[in-house]
Amino acid sequence: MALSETERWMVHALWKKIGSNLGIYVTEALERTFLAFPSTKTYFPHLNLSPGSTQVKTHGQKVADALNLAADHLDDLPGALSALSDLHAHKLRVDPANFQFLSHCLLVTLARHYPGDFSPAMQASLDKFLGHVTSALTSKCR
Ligand code: HNI
Repeated sequence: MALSETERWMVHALWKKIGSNLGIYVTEALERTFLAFPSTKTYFPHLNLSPGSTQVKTHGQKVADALNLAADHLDDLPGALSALSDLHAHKLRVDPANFQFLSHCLLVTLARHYPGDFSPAMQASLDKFLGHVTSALTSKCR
């Protein structure tokens, strides 16, 4: 089901507060994902994945840019993320389960940095947003 007005408002309110720091938080979320769910590392054999790695930081910023694009296109996530969906399904062949690991770690990261904003309703709104992003990015997986 689409995000309600209140859920959209919550996502946009936190996104506005995060601003240009999203890349930093996605990078932390990636580091958490690689540690808590080591099988996710197999998709990045060509990158240095040690904590503090510049390559992870660069990748984190790319993922953050895509999440910003998604937050700006809540009405058409499949359209906005179409090229990325092709990339992840056909070229990178990422198993959809991995998106849940990253989404979980991003929620943990944002809860840690924005404890005062992280009400149950905020968690539910962000979870729904990331669920929709995941659906758009995995819709072409067989
Ligand atoms: Ni993902 C590349 C966005 C989840 C594995 N990924 C990208 C790029 C973006 C991106 C943007 C860069 C594309 C480009 O250079 O043209 N990825 C996202 C988003 C999510 C996501 C928004 C979910 C929120 N990616 C995942 C997951 C995995 C994953 C869960 C696997 C565990 N992504 C990759 C890999 C690459 C990648 C691998 C290529 C990295 C590289 O630099 O070679």
